[in-house]
Amino acid sequence: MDFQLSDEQVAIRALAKEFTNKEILPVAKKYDEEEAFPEEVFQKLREIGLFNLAVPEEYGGPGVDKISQALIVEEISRGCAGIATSCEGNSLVSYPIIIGGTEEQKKEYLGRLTYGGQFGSFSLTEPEAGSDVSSLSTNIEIKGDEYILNGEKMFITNANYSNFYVVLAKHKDSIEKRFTALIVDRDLPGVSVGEKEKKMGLRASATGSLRFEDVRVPIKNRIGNEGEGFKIFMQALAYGRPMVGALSVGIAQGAYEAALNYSKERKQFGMPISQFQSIQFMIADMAMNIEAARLLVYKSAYLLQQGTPSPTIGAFAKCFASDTAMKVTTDAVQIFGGNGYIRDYPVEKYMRDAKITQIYEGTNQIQRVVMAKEILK
Ligand code: COS
Repeated sequence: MDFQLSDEQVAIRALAKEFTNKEILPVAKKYDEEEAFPEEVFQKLREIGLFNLAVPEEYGGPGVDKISQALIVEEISRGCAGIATSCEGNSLVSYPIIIGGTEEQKKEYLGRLTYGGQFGSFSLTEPEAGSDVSSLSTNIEIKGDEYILNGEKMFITNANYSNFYVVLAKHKDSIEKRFTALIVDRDLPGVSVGEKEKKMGLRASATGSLRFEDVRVPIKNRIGNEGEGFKIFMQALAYGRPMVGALSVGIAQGAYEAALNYSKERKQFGMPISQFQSIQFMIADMAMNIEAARLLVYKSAYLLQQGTPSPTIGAFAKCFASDTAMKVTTDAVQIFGGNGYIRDYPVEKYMRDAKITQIYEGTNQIQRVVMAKEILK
């Protein structure tokens, strides 16, 4: 067992830290307030090789290892979790293609993300199917060498900016539930994209809905075989969840640093509030839980890197880190007192951003379902 990062990982983390300090922290508040999509930041991230983190080098990605991916996601998220979420949207949409796609699909669609500078969206959730994936109603029928796709998706990261969607659909005429994964080009007739959602947090990230009306998707755009879609999507989530853990650690770290600094400057009863044990205990708990969350993230990322992803360890990491982010950001607001509730200070944004990490990519209740299934089987 070795807790040391490699020299390369240390250098990548330093690059991401410097970028975040210079290019994200100064603009995070502005993008949050304006609910604007930070294209300029994404472009700069592309230029320095900190974008499309899951895409291998042969398809134009940075080809970083999974620990490095977690380090970068944590750093970007420390600056702005909305920006980190939109970045990781491109990772999430890559996983099904990397897991089950043909060489041609990888070249075309991973290439669109990298060489083409495009976004793509992992499209799973529906108005009536969130946690319960297998109840989804988006459906396909085969006609000649095409699938006819109908249905709706919602809460889709980057939907409004994406060039293609990786969609899970069920076979309309099948008695048992059969699911197939398809790559759907945005410019196909019958694809429409709804308005951007107005969110509590992650306001720099765009979230939208999709509608498919008799969309003719070529059979060559199917990922894997018919009926393999559910497993491909579940495997993709097993790759994505450790990175939600990393993103949550970044939020917690940002709020912790802000609260620590503030506690040393803010004076009450004639001394900095950091001198009071009530504040010290909160700071100690924050540091302890962030470190524990980070270690779970590293372990889950390490397993991904070994090619042995563990949905259970990934669920531990996602669940523990996001609960930690919520607790740490809430305590950070408490340490800031009344100022914590004011938008001129940074911690209320961390708290708003933290909340979604307990919900998206599988609620923390679903993470516990995943854990318990494995533990009890
Ligand atoms: N890797 C490979 N296969 C997997 C898998 C994984 N990580 N997870 C499940 N599967 C397989 C199962 O082995 C099972 O295969 P068999 O039918 O051959 O046995 C199949 O998929 C169905 O699995 P299961 O019975 O567990 O499916 P459920 O319908 O009970 O759903 C949960 C399982 C609840 C865990 C799943 O629906 C889920 O993850 N929901 C949350 C979805 C989510 O994260 N949404 C957020 C939006 S996406 S950003």
